[in-house]
Amino acid sequence: MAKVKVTYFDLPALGEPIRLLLVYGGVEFEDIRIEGDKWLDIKPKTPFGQVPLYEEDGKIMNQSIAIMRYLGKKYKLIGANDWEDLEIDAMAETFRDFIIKVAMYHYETSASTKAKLKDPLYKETIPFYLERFEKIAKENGGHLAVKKLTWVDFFFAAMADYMSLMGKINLMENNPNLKAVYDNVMKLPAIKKWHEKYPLTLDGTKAWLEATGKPSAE
Ligand SMILES: N[C@@H](CCC(=O)N[C@@H](CS)C(=O)NCC(=O)O)C(=O)O
Repeated sequence: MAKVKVTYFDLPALGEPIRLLLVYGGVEFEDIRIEGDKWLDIKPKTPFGQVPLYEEDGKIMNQSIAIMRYLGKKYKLIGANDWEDLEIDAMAETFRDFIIKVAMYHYETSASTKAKLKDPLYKETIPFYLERFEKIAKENGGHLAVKKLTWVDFFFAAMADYMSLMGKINLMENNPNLKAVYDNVMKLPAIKKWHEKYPLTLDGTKAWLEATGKPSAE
């Protein structure tokens, strides 16, 4: 069996979909969680100065979506043909666009810029995306693409927790079909067991924000 390691901070965010896909695949992996103050030593040794990193038998790869897609293929969480895979990819990239827009606001350090960004984000951008995601989830019967469980559902479910913990944005409130996407991942027996071991808390997120000097989401 391949020796697998995942390196990320001690928080869900972009590391969590990778962890959850491995848990789903029944893979035992080394879950390396960098403590905030160790990051600056580790950063220069990583391929592009960022995490998550996925390691398999000593080979290391970066980029969370590429890793999710790779694990999705391994664990049959993909489409039935190239077009369906394109649909899954497009959804993942769109969800990533949304995350970046939200993150830009939450990590903004200038109070005046942040104040300017607030209304457009909460009144326009977030409703714009959520309305469309909810419609897609409805059309796909509680999934984000191709009417079945795929790796992009894992991306959404793992990030939804993080966004509501850190950004206080509840992606599922008033969006029953997005809630179904989330539940369809979280109800999987292996994932439930994982959350008994790693209950979702803000602790790791808070420590990371302090250690990296990033402002809190408040
Ligand atoms: N496109 C990359 C983005 C990775 C990324 O933004 N990583 C952040 C944490 S979520 C990071 O490593 N931040 C620390 C730093 O840049 O020093 C991916 O999806 O893997």
